[in-house]
Amino acid sequence: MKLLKQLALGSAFAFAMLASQAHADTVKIGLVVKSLGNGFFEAANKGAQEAAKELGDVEVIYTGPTSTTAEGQIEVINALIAQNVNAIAISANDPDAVIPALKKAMARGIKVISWDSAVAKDGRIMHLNPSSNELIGKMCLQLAADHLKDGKGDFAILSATTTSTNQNTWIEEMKKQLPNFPGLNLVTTVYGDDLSDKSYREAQGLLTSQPNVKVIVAPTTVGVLAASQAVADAKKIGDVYVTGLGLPSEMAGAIKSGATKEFAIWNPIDLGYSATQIAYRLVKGETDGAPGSEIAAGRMGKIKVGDNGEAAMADPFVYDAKNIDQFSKMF
Ligand code: RAM
Repeated sequence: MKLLKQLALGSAFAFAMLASQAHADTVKIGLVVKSLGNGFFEAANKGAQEAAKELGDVEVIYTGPTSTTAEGQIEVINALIAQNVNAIAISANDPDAVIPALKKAMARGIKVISWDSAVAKDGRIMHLNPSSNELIGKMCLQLAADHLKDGKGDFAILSATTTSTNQNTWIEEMKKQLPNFPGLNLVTTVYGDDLSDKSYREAQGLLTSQPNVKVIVAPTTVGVLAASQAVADAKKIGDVYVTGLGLPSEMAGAIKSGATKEFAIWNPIDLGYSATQIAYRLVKGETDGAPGSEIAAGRMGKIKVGDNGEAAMADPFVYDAKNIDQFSKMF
């Protein structure tokens, strides 16, 4: 009897061990976004879940603050550390403010990368850019010029937050390349914080305070959508145009109304997929993510890390009346 009991206890113990073993083997990746409720990040999460399914032993925890602050992200990072995740892949609201929390994560063996919006070097192993920053800057200027007669006129930028790494980098690139677009005159830059209502109000402000502005360039999917709605509501379609980086699914109405003729973006699903693949390979020790390394990223092929510790995924693509219906079904 005693022996039977011991056997039963033993097998229960073995079973519990096996179960926890299986759990411990699951790679947990925290996918931290600038804020929840942004369609761009929801599309990226689709790609992340796709990668998780493909890799098999992965759980992607999609998380982020409710508004686009570094403080909110720090809380989220600390919660992920407490959950014992194996990796954190973050699109940062501030390149520096999140570093102490991410350093704490790395000190505990958590592999940290940034994607979309970079963390400064000290706070991550590598950064995945959606595309070349130079190319994105050039594209935004080209889009602005395309909406102006002979490429000449005043334009304003409607950005996300003042600390957002990706938008700040692209704006810097735009300014650097402005001399190549002699007809373009940048009047001002305003910030809608990637919040729909604030972005809408900032766009409205531009329409009233800057009567010479003929194009609003918003290098943010939240801003470009809000600005095109503000232009339509102010009955200024054809007088003021909106362009920049947008999601086809969100911008189909603006193409139809004529508030925008064209805008650009890369594939956000592929971006979330790639970030998840990279985080997984780091956890598995298949790469150290150091400059010069090439990381296998499933259907995206090999992603090469440049000398600066950054990689670029793919070129942006332009959407207009001809292709909007096709792509608005995807993202
Ligand atoms: C918004 C976010 C994101 C950016 C896109 C283009 O959704 O700011 O970081 O990459 O726009």
